[in-house]
Amino acid sequence: MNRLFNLSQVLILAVILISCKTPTPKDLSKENLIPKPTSLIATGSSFDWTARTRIYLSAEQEGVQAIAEYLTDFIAPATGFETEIKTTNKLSSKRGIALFLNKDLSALGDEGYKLNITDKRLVLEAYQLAGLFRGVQTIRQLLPSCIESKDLQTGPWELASGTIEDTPNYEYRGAMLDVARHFFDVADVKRYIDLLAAYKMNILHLHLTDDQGWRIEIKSWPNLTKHGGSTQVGGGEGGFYTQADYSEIVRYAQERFVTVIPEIDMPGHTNAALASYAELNANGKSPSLYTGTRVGFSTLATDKEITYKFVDDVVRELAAITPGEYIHIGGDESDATKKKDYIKFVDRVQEIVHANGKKMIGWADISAAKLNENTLAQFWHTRTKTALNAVKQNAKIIMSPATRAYNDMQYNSICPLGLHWAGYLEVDKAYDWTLETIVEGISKENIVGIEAPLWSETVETIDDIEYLVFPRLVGYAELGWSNHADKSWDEYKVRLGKHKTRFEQMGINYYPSPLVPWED
Ligand code: TNX
Repeated sequence: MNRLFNLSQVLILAVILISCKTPTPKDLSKENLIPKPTSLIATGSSFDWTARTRIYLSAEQEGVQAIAEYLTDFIAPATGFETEIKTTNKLSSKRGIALFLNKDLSALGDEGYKLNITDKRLVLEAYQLAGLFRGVQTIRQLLPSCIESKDLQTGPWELASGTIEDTPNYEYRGAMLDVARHFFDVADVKRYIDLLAAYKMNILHLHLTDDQGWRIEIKSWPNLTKHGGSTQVGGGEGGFYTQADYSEIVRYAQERFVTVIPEIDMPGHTNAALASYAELNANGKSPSLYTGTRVGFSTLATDKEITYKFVDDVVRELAAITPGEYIHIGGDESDATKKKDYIKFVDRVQEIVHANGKKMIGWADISAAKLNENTLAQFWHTRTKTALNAVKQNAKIIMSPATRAYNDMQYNSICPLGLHWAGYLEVDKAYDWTLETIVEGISKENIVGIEAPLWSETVETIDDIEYLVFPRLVGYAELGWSNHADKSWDEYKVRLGKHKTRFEQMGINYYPSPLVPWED
C-alpha cells in the first residue's frame, strides 16, 4: 500500500503537534480575581494544565507536599487528572508547575505569595506555607469556573500568563458563626471553612455558647452540654461538639491556614450554663432552658468564687485544644450585670485567660474594664465609644460594625432570613466602606482587621448560612485583603458578577442581588 506516512511517522508528527500547540492568548488583567491582588502584570499568553503536567517541589520543604496535594485533589474531579507531584533539586529547569518556599521573600510576610505564569511554567513561591496556600486559591480562580465542578468537565485548563505579587492589607480576616442559637454539625462547619479559605480568609470565630445553648464539651462540667446543649432557638434538639469534634474542626481549619477562635460568651448570654449548674446563679437556683431570642437577661454570679473556678476550668480545657493564640470571652450585652461587677469580672477573666497562656478578645463592651495591650476589642455596634475606649488603652480593634459587616442583617425588607436591627444590608452597602474610616478616631494602626459575624437566630441550615453569607463575605474578604486605590462598588460589582458560575459550581446557595450584573 502506498501510504504517505508510516505509523511511527504519524506518531512523531502527533507528538510534535501536541507539544507545539500554541498557547491561547489570554489577558491576566481581565481575570476577575477576588480579593483583587496587590500587583499584576499580564503577558498575553497562557499555561495549559494537561494530564501530563507535573507539580515539582524542591526537596525537604516540610508542609509543601500537603499544599500540592490539596491542589491536585481540588482539580481532580473536574479535570480527571491524576497530577503527579515530584521532588527535584533542579526546580528551575522544569516545565510544568513549581511550588516552593523562598527564604528571600520575607517581604511577602506570612501570607503573601508570588505567581509567575508563562506558556511553559507556572511557578508559585512564598515565604511561608500560608502564602503558598493563599496563592493556590489564586490559581483556583485563574482556572475556568467549571474547575469547581464535582463532575468531569472537558477543559481546556488554561491559565492566563503573567506575574502576580500579592500580600494582605490586614492580618486578621475572619468570619464568625453562631452555633449556639442554632447548632451546626462538624460537616457544616467544614463547609463554612472551605468557603472562607476560597477567598483567603484566615479566621473562624465560633460563638460556642449563649443563652440558648452550650455547644462545647467541658469534661469538668459535663452538664453544660448534657443539659445546656440539649435545645436551641425554637426548641429543636440542639447539639454540641465533643472535644474530639472540636479538634477535628481545628485540624481541618489548620490545613487551610485558618485559625479557630473559640468564644465563651460571659458574663451575660449565659442562660444555658446557668440552667445547667445552679451554683453559678446569684440566687443559687437554675432557670429553665431558653429557646427564644431575647438578649440581656442572664448573668453569671460575678461575686461568687465558684464562678471563677468555672471560668478557669472552661478556659483551661478550651486552651488545651486550641492552638490559636486567642480565646474570645464575649462580654456583650451584659445588661443584667451591674457595671462595677461587669468590670471586676472582665478584669479577672482577662487574668485567667493569660494564666492559661492565651490572649483575650472580647466584644468592645469590655473596654469598660482595664484592657491589656495584647487584648483585642471587637467593635460591633454604633456606640463608637466602646472602640475608642479600647484604643485609648492601646488595645487593637477587630472591625465588625453591624451596619456594614453583619451577615445576619437582611438584604432588604423581603429577605426571608435575618434580622434588621442594624438596618438592611444590601451587597453594595456591605462592600462600600473602609475599615480605617468607619469610626472617627480609629485609624489603620489601631486595627488588626475585619470580621463578619453570622448570628443564627433565624438561620437553621447550611443553605440558610450560605444565603446570608454569599455574596457579602466575598466583599469582606476583599476589604481585608486588598488595598487598591481605585476601589469602587462599580468596579467590584462587575468582578463579583463574573463569579456566578463559580458559585453555582461550588453549590453555593447565594443571594442573587439585583444590584450585581451576574454573568455566566
Ligand atoms: C447582638 S452583636 C448580639 C447578638 C445577637 C445579634 C443579632 C453582639 C455582640 N450581640 O447576641 O445575636 O445582635 O444580630
